[in-house]
Amino acid sequence: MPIVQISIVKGRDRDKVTQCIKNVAQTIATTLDAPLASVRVMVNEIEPDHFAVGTTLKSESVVPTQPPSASPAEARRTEWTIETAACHLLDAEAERREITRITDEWPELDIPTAYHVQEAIIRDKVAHGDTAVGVKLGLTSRAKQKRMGIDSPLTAVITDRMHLETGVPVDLERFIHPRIEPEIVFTMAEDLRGPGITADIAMAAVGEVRAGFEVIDSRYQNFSFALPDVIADNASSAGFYIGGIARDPAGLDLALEACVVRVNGEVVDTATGAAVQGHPGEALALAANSLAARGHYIKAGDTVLTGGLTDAVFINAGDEISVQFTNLGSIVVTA
Ligand code: 0L1
Ligand code: MG
Repeated sequence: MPIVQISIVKGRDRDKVTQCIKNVAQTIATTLDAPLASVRVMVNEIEPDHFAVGTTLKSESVVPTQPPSASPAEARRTEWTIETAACHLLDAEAERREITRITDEWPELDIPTAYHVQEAIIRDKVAHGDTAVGVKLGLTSRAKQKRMGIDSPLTAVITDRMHLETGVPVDLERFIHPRIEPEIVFTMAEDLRGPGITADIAMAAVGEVRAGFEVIDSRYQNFSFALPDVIADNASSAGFYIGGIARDPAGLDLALEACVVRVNGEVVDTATGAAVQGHPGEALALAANSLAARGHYIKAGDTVLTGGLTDAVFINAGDEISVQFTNLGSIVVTA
């Protein structure tokens, strides 16, 4: 299949840039009579508010092939860029295929570069019709940090396509090895822009709080990764359920908000909101300050998943998994 690559530079207006990316993808798909989903759009911020857009067909590599003398490992190593890492992860997600950690082959993948890979993935999703609807925090609780052997929280982006309707079973055909974890979820009433955000400032910007159940699905084999790998993988994001009960956080002590997780009727874990950085508001402040370091902020209307309170449990066919909170109600998920 031919490789098609074009580059353009657009400025400032984010909506125009997004529309332009969609147009480029659609034009390539139409021209080649290929499905839109097979067109991979890569976008680089080459200077503030100016983007270079390139497209390839997903099944082809834009990277020149190595001379035959190069070993496979060397060949792979020289290929790694923000764009190829993003494509690698997007392909793994689309094909429901586990991959080995990128840092094994690209040890230079550091945390700032990993966030650029994450941003490239989100731009690709937006180019294919997703809308960013908020932010998630990962690894905010000791239970999750201990399990993954990583002691630093991270942020990622959630999109509308990840939102799962309560009552609709988890589609196991869509994921690689999904797990689920209870979360305290905020809807923002006001913008929240770091740096210097404290938990009190953060909570003052929250409109309502709800129960959440996040489906995570690392693209890495056995959920095995280093911090840059999981940042690049958009923090294993896959789906999220939001509970039907909305509460004003001013009336609740979220550090004491308890949850009970059951699998097929049996209690498998419990926690309180204090598990998340001492208080979910601390996690929200952490997200705002961390995003600010990369030039982003949390917007009014955004949904914020503050991080799993307990370790995540695997979702197996036939399971009924529930979380019950003290004041935020329950979510029951089947598979
Ligand atoms: O939401 C999360 O805490 C996921 C963060 C990434 C680590 C994992 O896959 O558990
Ligand atoms: Mg989570």
